[in-house]
Amino acid sequence: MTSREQHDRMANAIRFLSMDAVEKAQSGHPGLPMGCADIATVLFTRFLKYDPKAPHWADRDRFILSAGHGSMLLYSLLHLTGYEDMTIDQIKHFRQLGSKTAGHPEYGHATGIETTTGPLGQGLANSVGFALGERIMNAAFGNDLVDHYTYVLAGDGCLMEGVSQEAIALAGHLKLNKLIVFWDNNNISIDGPVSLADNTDQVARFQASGWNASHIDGTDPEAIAYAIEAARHSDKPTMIACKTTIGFGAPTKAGTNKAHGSPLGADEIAGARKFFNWDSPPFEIPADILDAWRTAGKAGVKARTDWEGRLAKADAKLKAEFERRLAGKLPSNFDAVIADYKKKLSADKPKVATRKSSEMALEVINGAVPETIGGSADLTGSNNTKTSQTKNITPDDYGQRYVHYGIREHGMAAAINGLTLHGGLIAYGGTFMCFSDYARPSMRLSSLMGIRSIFVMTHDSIGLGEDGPTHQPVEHLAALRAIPNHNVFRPADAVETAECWQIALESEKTPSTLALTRQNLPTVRTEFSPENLSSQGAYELAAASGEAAVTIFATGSEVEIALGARDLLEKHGHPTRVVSVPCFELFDKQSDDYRKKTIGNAPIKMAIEAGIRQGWDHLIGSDGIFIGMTGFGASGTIEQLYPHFGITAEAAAKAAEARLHSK
Ligand SMILES: Cc1ncc(C[n+]2csc(CCOP(=O)(O)OP(=O)(O)O)c2C)c(N)n1
Repeated sequence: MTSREQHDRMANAIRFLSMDAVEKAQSGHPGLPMGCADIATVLFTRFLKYDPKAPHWADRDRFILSAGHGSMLLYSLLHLTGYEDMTIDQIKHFRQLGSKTAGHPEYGHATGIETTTGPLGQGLANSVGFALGERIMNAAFGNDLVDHYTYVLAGDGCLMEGVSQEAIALAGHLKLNKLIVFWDNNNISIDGPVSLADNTDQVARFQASGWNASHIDGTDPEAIAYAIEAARHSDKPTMIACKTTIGFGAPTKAGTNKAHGSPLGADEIAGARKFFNWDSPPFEIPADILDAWRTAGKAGVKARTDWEGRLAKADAKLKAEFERRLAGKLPSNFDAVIADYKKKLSADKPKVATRKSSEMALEVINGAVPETIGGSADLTGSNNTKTSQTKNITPDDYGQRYVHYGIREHGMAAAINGLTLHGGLIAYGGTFMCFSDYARPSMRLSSLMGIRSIFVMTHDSIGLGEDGPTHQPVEHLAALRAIPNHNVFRPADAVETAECWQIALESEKTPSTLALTRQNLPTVRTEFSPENLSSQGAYELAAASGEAAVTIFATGSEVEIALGARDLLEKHGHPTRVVSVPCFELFDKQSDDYRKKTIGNAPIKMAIEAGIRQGWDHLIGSDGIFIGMTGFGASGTIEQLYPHFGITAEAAAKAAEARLHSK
């Protein structure tokens, strides 16, 4: 049992590493680590199940620093407990280019960082996915293999962000009782006291959302331990409101916004050294304290080796399946299943909307890949995200595969990231593409982290019709394509949809968005090809009858229009080829040769897409013809809207001919 004095000195090690690292970097946030050091010390020395020597151990407890600006708290903990990659040198290079100690914690930079945080509220919202993932995996593999907690440290900022309400409502509804959130209740944010902008009774708010919540003194180790113990035996998620002082120990800046986000300065740090009676120079931890921390970091070895013993003894099939899923590998027959399905589609030639094609592909995929977890933000019937295999996950049955996220696009996308990061699961969720704006902050983070989150965005253009311009995406394809490391797929028919799903599932380090139509589309890939043509990003779908005078590039629903324009142009004696472009990002990755060949040398290049032009010039050139949208859509039938906005085969053919005649 740690004495109070020992506890204090261990907590002070976090405080000094943090304030000294921020001082050296002349940048960063010392206030949070100084205020929350007691909470972190109690958690990491008495409760958290982890092993720094096996940081990826599947059944570890997860710790998520949602208030990512307090990154030095996490880096200090990782160093002190003995994560090998978090050396003192890394701490000394806090925030420097190339170090693992980035400004905010970044997934993949150092072990022990479970998710990228910094945009406030995201970590808290991810944690719903982590905690749900634990329950789902527990239902599939049992207590022997999956039984861990998810702990979160969130600040006032996390709780003020709107996404926090989506997250806590969902967690409360799903009764994620192994989710435990510490709120750093220090009354301070950047502008000053929180009361400048907020007077919410947070405890009442969490309680109203189905959580346990109570106030404690966040500097009293016994109160913290007591609250964690109670939370671990609760049947609801728990929020512990921890009263703390930002920058605790800084003589004049403690308790003020001056301790939030800038170096304390030499005088304040000297004062803090006096206050805590800490005479070690910067970056030196007294040997007995480092020992105590390293000992705490070894406490999980037994739990980890016991767990490994249970895994070794588990039923061989169960063990193999668990290991496959944790490794993120698809079942070995996956490619064959998709190939068979594509063969059938090319023979059947269905005329269905790509949202329906997506459902048909998912019916095949969900049958073959048991780790997919579907969902929608209250648009299940429209997004076509549910299949025969995916029954509802409820607090009484986590052994199912479908989440009704409610009307919470942002919370859904963040939870999808959490499910993905948890491991063992492939999560997808749907909404209308226009509302990708509501989910975008989390979609961006999935790209930054390089994880396999999948976003199903249906109703992808004016083609949705009567709901009108509030619901018709116009700039969204361009906006999503602007996110680095994000594959935006816009398949043209059922075959391409199956191919795009296949790529999305196989892309372990890149998230995907599937842009899907409401309206029916013919099958354009009528000949079976064993290769996944969509994986090239763009490919020639229809060749010209002679040397091409015109090349038309198109995506999704406009491929049919492009083929219609080609017929007209060919009839008028202008050899025309059509290139389907299901994914810009993948096309950009092809060899120069392939790209040149696919773009071709036709004197007239045209693109047809029912969105804005932005992004297309790199295929058609700035002098290319673009048939698409230049402003918002309108309310009307699809039959009215496409001609109204000039997106028809006739208009396209006319524009090409006008250009041909002017040459
Ligand atoms: C979405 C988002 N908006 C704004 C910021 C900038 N920001 C970083 S910390 C912070 C204040 C957070 O206050 P609090 O959570 O109370 O942290 P503390 O001051 O206690 O460290 C703000 C506005 C951010 N990181 N993320």
